[in-house]
Amino acid sequence: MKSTSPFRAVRRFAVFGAAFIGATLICAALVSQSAAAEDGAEVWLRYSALSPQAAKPYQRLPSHSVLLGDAAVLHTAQQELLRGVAQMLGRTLRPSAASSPQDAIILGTLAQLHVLAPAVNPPQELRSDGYWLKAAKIHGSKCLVITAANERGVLYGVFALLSKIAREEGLSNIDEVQQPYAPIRWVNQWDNLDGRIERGYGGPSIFFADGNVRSDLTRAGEYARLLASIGINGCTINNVNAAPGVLEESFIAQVSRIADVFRPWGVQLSMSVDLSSPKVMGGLDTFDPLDPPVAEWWRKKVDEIYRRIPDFGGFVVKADSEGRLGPSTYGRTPADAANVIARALKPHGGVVFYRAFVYNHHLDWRDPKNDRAKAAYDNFHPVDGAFDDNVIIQIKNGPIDFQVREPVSPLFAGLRRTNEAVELQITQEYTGQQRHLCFLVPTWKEALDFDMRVYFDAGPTPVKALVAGRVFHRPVGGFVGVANVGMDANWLGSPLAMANLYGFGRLAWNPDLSAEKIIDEWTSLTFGRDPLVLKTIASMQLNSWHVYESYTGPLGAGTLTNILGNHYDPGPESSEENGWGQWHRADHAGIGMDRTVATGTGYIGQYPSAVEKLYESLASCPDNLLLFFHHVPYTYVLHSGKTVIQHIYDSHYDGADRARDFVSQWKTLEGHVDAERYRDILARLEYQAGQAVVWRDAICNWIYRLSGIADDQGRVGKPVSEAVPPAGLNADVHNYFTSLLTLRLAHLDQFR
Ligand code: GCW
Repeated sequence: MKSTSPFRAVRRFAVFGAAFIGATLICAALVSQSAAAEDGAEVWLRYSALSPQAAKPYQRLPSHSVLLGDAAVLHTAQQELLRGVAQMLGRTLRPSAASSPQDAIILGTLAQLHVLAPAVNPPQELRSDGYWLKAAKIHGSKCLVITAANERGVLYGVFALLSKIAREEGLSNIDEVQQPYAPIRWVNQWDNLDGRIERGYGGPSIFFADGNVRSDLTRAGEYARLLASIGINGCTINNVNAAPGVLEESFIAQVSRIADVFRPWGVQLSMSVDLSSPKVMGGLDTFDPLDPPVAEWWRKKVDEIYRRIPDFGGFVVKADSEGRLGPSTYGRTPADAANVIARALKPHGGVVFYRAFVYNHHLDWRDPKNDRAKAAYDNFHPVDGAFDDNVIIQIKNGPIDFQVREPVSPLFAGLRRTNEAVELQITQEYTGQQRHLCFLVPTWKEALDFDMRVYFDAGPTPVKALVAGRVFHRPVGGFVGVANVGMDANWLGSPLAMANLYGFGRLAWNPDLSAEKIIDEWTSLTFGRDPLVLKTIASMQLNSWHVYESYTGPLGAGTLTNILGNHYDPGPESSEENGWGQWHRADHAGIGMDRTVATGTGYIGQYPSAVEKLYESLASCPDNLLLFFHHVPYTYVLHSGKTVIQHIYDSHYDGADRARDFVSQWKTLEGHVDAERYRDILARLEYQAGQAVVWRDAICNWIYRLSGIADDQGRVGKPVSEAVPPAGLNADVHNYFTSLLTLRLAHLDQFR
């Protein structure tokens, strides 16, 4: 966790901003009380009734449902099927006996199906969690089979079928196999035991309150249902900055209640643990991973957990990072630390996710060779091959920290004999904290599709294939998303932000899906199939990342936000002259981090050689990452033909204009979406339009004062009194904007 900001003015903005949006949303909620209530809680599982015309083709659906097994997950699957069909089609499927599977939707694993119909076989082998939807004749009767290698796969098949009905896809003669791309499809929650969520923007924890597991876990069960519906099979319930108390016997007993509500949905529970636990809560005088009593302590602790939670998934470990203790205390490696825990978990089938987010946050900023981006590779590449097979190295997509734009971490190609998973951030810590619209699927796709060119001329090796273990034939790997849903009715604070959770799940299942396909599915399920709604929301969501980037973090400089405090308001000065290493190195002459091998920190040399070449040369380095890799004068001319400084001015003005356009785009949907969500989203977008102008003016004025180079359109550097408020905003937003701008520029005046 980062220390508090020394910039008091910046902090005032945050409080003010939060109070403002809170007030706006309360007003919106009051106004909308009379309208049809859709608070967003049902997300993509609304199952709203199809029109009679749309429902017609489904009249041919079987009228019974047959369950072939008795496992809890299968019962959940059948309940879900009944619920979805009843709500969408107004039909009650009648459960009937397996011995007479007539005119039925049949649910069961492949092994169970074969008892009934030995000759019915999927066209390809089903992997764990993969499913097959098949219209088949069984004992002479027309049936629809939902089968899978395991019970969880059957549940996923049911959700897929219901999604098709909701999106009005045809089902006649269906014969479809879907297989997950990778076995690990997990979310992490950064929930603290006191009920707060680190970097959570959707209300307090659904799991914990006041140091205990909540007595009412209804929401936790509903969350497991949401996760299962998009193929997510694991959830880590507590902050990676883990409280050692989670391993107390009495607490484990409480946690087992959460596992109980996850289990029917096939979601495995796991916990984050503090590596120093054997010492700080276990009574030992050391936590040295190579000390035999420490190994014994972990073994006993893990056995104790499995007695309570037999399907426990494993642990996530954040060590030697941001003040957390780790193996370096005893001169041991991350592999020593991961393995001692992994060996305790192994007999039970559990895994350790060891995070690669290990870096020194007291770096000397005066040394131009220092570079936080190098840390993950420097720490983990040397121990490649030293980790046990049930250890997974969890690597953030970029080498810094979920900035609005980063290149991919070179570590993805730097581990060849070690399992890995990519860590993506669903909660919008650096990307607008759910108050700004920022659909992250296009960002994630760029990262996952990025070709690491591991084998110079022997075919592509994209990040998605590396993390899934496909390139180096690893037994396990995949995708982890930091979700941070909370008690807010709509889970993430904003109904539109749930597209990120949905998109994460869909990409983890199939990273080859396009962002367009994902947003079309999500919008249909969340708002219905009105063509104007589909088109407008798709356009807004698909453009939103670029819009946010253009007014907050140009040319790969990183998010120019207040990195010492809220990670939200503009605060470019906070990046410099401290040890956190999120430097952009802007001075009076130029901007950007020189990470070249030739003259810089050498970071670029961590990539495979073809990628190294791409970034090392100014001629081939893409504009959108230029300042991540190179320090250039403000007058440097981009591939686009613009100078760096003019690009920064233009992109901020363009971004703020486009943020304002979101308001007018959204307004075209009045009456096409329910009033409650319409008003909630409108309030957020109006606020965003105002804050985008604050960002625009803060960054443009800051860089103008640093560089002394005028905007060739004459927009930048005006006194506050002459600043033009954004057009088309309501009075509250307008006042808010003006106050923020005044504060912001007063703050900048201190730096003159
Ligand atoms: O991005 C940073 C966040 C911290 C977080 C850390 C991490 C949970 O600002 O709040 O701590 O990353 O990923 O461990």
